[in-house]
Amino acid sequence: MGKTLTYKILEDHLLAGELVPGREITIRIDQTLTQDSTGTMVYLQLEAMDAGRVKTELSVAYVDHNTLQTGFENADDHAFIESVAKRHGILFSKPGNGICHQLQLENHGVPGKTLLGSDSHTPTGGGLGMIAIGAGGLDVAVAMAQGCYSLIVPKVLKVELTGRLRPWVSAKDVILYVLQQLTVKGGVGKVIEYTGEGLLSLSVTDRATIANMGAELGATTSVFPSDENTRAYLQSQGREGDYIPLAADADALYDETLRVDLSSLKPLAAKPHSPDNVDTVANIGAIKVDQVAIGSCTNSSYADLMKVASILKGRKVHTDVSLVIAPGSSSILRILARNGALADLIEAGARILENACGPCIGMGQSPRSGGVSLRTFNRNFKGRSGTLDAEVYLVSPETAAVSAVTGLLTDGTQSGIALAPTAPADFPKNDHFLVSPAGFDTENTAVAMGPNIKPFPQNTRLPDVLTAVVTLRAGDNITTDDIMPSDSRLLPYRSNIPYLANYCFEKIDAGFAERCRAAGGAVIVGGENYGQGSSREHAALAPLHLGVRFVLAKSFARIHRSNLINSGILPLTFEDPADWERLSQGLTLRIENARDGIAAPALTVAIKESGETLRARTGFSALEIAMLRAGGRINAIRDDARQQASAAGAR
Ligand code: MIC
Ligand code: SF4
Repeated sequence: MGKTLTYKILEDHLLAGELVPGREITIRIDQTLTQDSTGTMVYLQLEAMDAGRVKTELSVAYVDHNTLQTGFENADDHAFIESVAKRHGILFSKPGNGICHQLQLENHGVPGKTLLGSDSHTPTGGGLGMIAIGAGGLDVAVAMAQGCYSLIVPKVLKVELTGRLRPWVSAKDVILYVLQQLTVKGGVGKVIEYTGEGLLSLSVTDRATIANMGAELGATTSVFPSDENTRAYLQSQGREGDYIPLAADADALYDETLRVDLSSLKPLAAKPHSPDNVDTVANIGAIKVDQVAIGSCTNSSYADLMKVASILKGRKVHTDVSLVIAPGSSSILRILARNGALADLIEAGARILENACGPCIGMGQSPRSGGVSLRTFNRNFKGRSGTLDAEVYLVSPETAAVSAVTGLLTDGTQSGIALAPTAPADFPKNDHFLVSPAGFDTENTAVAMGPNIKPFPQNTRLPDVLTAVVTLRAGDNITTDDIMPSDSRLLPYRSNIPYLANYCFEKIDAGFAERCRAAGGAVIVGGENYGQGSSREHAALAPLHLGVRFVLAKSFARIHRSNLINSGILPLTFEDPADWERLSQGLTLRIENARDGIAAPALTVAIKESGETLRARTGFSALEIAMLRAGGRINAIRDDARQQASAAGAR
């Protein structure tokens, strides 16, 4: 029986375990990436591990999220990251260079390699035939220190592409269609592998757009074969030598299949407030638009921005619309400046932003109250734009550009505008934003610690009896943006958990932090897909700081579940989802015998007030049990080190 591409790459990197869905394996990690808003915690943790030079082939520290520098905090964080990078042989990418995923694709992506990143959109690298996985910061710190990562073997879902996209329909519409079919939890526990003759017409940056938003499916990652389009892309980046052909075997067996006829797709949009709330632009109708934002790691490539420039050339942005554009990298901006496309954008009335995440993470450009914003980004969760009552729609660059001109949500196929083809470009090397890891020096480089950088919170050993008050009962699909909001006000405090914790769940329940402090031991009750969205471990560390001991939900998103375990917080699932109804806010729950209980398939949770009980599923691997008993991953690593030292002493 033939193999999927996913299993071929995993097998090639297998260090321990068996490639059987649901089992835990450990794989070798070739590359890591971090960005600044998760990176400060990653590097505090790396320092706590006493690591020397990183064990990966390449590790890169990007600064792209938190580049506003409204106070000393951001700049201090950047200096901190740069100093730790120098101590451990990590390539440092300065603010202004661009968005981590776009830069990694352009400069470092290599087919067949593994990449682990402290950002949920790390799977963008799947567009180049990599197994690129988003993870919590601590997992990435461990990957740098030890060169490996443990994960549950995913199932593989094949998306078979046939036909060819029509003009005005692009990669964004493909992934929006897949999201409409599979929903935001349809990819949990799966890798999405793309195959079929439809691939021929998709460039690497198209594929990267699709792989990027596989994160919104909850998938472990997405992967494309490496073929002649891959070679052409690497060649344009001056890296043809990195090309190798890669594909699944013709008779590979997949766990599930979804067929997508590219020719039948229409321009689509994800309506407020979820990436899977998808409809055709034509069905949604010509709603009035206040803002159009183009960029983000999903749609900020050279090809995307050239399409936008060609639509805007000789036209004007509608007087009622604010059009903002953030290019994905300084190289892209430089080419646009050289070939005149930048002038076309500016003449049309576009506002050019820094090459960074910017509005995608609420760093400026919040829409007006109740405003309609069309964004080429990947997430439209309520409030993420910085305006709680804004209506954010996710669209393709083509739809965004034509709508910016008409001032109305517009289906380009009906616009009468002919799309000009984009000429390919070569990317001249642009390394003036990079600080080389070559002269790394662990001993003689001091860690630059600004006053806002506080130690990360640490849990204590799991006690036998856990008593906790229900401080929040949440519904389905709670995002990490709900748990630990991020915007220009809060991002500067990513390295200060005690401060950040005051804002935990702020947008959906402002009293949460106070109630947790009063409870002296808290439990969060959640619905399906609890913790979907970003990889930010702050969504586990802030609750830890507030005394959350366990989370009881109907199901969990992959990265958040790992982050809870890494922090020593138990993620438990309801054996009977109907029990969710019984757990109202204020009840006190008690787990007896927790240390042994977490190794059994399920444990009993007692409700103090009524004396009733319910059953909660555990489902932890051996490694996870060890981490939970130790009170989190750092404690487990320290226990291991102590054991090894005493074994060595006894010899
Ligand atoms: C996001 O898009 O939500 C972020 C900001 O990039 C996060 C990381 C973070 O919260 O710092 C992500 O996707 O993991
Ligand atoms: Fe940055 Fe937005 Fe991409 Fe997150 S989704 S990495 S905030 S551009």
